[in-house]
Amino acid sequence: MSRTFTRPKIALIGAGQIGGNLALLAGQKQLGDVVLFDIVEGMAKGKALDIAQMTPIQDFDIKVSGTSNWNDCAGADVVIVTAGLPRKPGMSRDDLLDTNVKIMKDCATNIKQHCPNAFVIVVANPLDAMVYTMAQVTGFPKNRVVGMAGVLDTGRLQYFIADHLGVSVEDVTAFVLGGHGDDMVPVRDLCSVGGIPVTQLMTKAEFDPIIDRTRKAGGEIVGLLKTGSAYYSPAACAIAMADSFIHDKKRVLPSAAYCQGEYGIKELFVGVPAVIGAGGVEKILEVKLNAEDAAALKLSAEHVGDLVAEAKKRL
Ligand code: TXD
Repeated sequence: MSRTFTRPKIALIGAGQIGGNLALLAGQKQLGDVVLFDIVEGMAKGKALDIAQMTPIQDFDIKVSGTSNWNDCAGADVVIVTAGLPRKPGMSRDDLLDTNVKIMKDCATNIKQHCPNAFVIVVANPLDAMVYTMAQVTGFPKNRVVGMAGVLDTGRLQYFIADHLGVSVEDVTAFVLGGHGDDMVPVRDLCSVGGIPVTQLMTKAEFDPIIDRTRKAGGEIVGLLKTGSAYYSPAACAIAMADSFIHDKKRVLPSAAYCQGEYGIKELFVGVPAVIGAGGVEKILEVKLNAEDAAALKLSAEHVGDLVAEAKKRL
């Protein structure tokens, strides 16, 4: 008796620093067959071939290919988009808007044509405007378009808390909400260590520098690398989201999801606690915020609105 099982197809749009790591992580987790796409064909093909030749060493049986031909992405179940310039020292994420909106429009037009049923995870910056552009140009249902930033910002906060307290990262939970910018909202009340509220383990004087470092963590790495931005951690975060979709895990992940009144935010993609499963963004969880965090989230969402207004002028 022969039955046909097909592995999910994952299209990675952008084969740069993050894209290459996405392909590696997707392979190691055997999430599905990977197509690495870039306008620089040699980079996509070279990285794919390199990873393919690694499969016997690490025993993962998936197909990995590289291309600059959109037809090869046809029918992808998941599309992760990192196509876009990264920051250089001294640049803000918003400085990337002009160039990256054009790239995102190009990608979205092709994704609409070649991957009409895909769950799309946008990574490129400025993230909040890029995920809006993707949703606008593809016209996909809002549950099938999401931005990756909150998982990264939250991971950074979790790491800094664990490092400060000398505890396992496995036992630290946290949430960073709002836009992926300097006014992101690390929610102190939602941080805990082994179920113990962090407010019982750290004074405000200890916690505030951690919040500040979380907000500036991306810029700290850009300043050190000089040639680009973080890529290992962003890749791991986008893969966590793709994994939750592919395996219907229904993980609660801070994601740039389309708000339709949640947290008082309307018709914007903003970082909120989202349940990600086979239906994409299946639900947004609303949590009670103290007055300070509620105000900070409102301000952050207003900045996202301003950025999106700028992106709209370029669509
Ligand atoms: O948390 C987050 N969301 C951020 C995202 C975390 C870190 C980095 N963030 C952003 O991701 C960063 O600011 C960039 O906007 C993207 C990608 O960062 P990466 O470090 O991977 O940039 P690279 O190495 O320059 O790779 C981008 C690739 C490069 O190979 C280009 O040739 C390709 O994008 N590119 C395209 N591919 C397909 N189609 C088009 N049109 C295209 N244009 C450029």
